Amino acid sequence: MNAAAPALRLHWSPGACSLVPHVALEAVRTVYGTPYAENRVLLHEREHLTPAFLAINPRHQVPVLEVDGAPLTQVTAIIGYLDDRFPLAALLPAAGPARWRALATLAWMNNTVHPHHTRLFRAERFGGEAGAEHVRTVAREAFAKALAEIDALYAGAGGGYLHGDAPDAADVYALALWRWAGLRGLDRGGLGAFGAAMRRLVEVPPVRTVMAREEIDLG
Ligand SMILES: N[C@@H](CCC(=O)N[C@@H](CS)C(=O)NCC(=O)O)C(=O)O
Repeated sequence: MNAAAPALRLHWSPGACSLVPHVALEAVRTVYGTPYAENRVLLHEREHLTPAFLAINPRHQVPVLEVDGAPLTQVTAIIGYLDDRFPLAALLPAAGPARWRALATLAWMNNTVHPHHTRLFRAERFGGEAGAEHVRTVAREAFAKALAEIDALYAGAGGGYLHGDAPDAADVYALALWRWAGLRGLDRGGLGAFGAAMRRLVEVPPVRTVMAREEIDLG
């Protein structure tokens, strides 16, 4: 491994799943002093569809982490890379069953829960004009069920976080999902343990710093 610090540049969008690597990079900067450059990509302004961004990620999605100029995509891969390169930042539990459970939770959020939200938010992309309402209804139900599952995980954590006493990347993903639920008008009233954990999480310094930069709140 190259001992010199890599040049890191994150492409992110306010409140998107790029929140997870954004907070991770802030934790790395705090612990290691390694700086990172950033590029805000406004999805609602269609900045992810510009030739400049498509040259970096032809799949037109954030996050992208450029490592010494080479683009790395997918939240799970970016967190895996950063955790490997900067273990003291504690982006995932260090070892043992908690580490693999954290990776499993992160993967589930990314490949299952997040797409439920995408179908709810962008139903017309999946159902066309004729089927959008049905896609929205099914996606809302699936998303709500997943949120209840996350609430049960926090309830079982006894005042801690998903995989121990300290938050990891999966807790930050939970924060993104929590905000999206609010933005889409889901009833979060019954998710008491989830909400309590999120109110604690936003006080953790790297999370607070990044939320201020992204100009987002708990919603
Ligand atoms: N599995 C992907 C999900 C990425 C994703 O869905 N990004 C959304 C924002 S949260 C995006 O950029 N959407 C724009 C688009 O798909 O055109 C990852 O981990 O990077």
